Amino acid sequence: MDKICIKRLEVFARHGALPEENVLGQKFLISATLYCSTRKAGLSDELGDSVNYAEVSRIIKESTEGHMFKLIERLAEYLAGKVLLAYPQLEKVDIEVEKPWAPVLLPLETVSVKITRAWNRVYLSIGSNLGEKEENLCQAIRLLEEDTETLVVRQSSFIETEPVGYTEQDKFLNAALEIQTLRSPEQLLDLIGTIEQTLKRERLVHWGPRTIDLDILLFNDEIIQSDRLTIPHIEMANRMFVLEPLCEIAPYAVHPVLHKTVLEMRNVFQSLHTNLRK
Ligand code: PH2
Ligand code: MG
Ligand code: MG
Repeated sequence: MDKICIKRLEVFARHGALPEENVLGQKFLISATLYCSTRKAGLSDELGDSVNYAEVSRIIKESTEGHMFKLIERLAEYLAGKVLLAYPQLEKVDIEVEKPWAPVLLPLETVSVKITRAWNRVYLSIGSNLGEKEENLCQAIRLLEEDTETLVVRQSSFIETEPVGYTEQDKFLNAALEIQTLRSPEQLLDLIGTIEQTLKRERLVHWGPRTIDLDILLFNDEIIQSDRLTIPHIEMANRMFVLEPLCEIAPYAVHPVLHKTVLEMRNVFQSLHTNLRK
């Protein structure tokens, strides 16, 4: 992957755990490595086809001056978020914050924190079978987009599906979404919970009617099993209402446990069910 590098941008600011640091201020040196393809700009010679390092430097300087954190860990984290949010086309960023005048009272050259942060690529399933179904899906998508750390990158068409599981209920409208987010899986689950609450989802019958249901299908290629989360979604390979719309936007996304693409999973599911009927 190509990189654009900013080395040791000098910024005077007041970050520090000691009160005197917050008063006197000191020098910080910030380095950033931006991972993005430079191929397009390399051919076109147009700044608009690349990430402007002057603009990124300004964002780093203003963000560093505009806050007062105790820890350089916090400053590095904050800067990584600022840069990724300003440039969704970046895949990831390395940020190093050096504090050469840190009050260590020993003859060291510098101290620093160096981190790498990346966008998470996530696939979600959404469904509704209560009230204005289409409006519910649109509203959920809007609420995802309103989150400052999340972008909706792709959405499938909305498809009408027969209820699976508890069948004495209305048909569903289902869709799949690709998002990129700076949120961790847990933080994304919190956001989804808030959106479900905002759209007045009430959990009355397990697998029963719902104004909105949002499920995390895939989170990068991570495998997670905790009290709150199972990723990939445990049932995704067995649900046509998930595979069909997902296949529309991400046929070659790979299930990290089954090692199958979405397209393969859909075809396997389809042939199984056709054979059953034979
Ligand atoms: N969601 C369920 C249970 N059954 N059936 C369809 N067709 N679509 C759904 O989204 C759905 C379901 C539990 O989340
Ligand atoms: Mg569900
Ligand atoms: Mg759910």
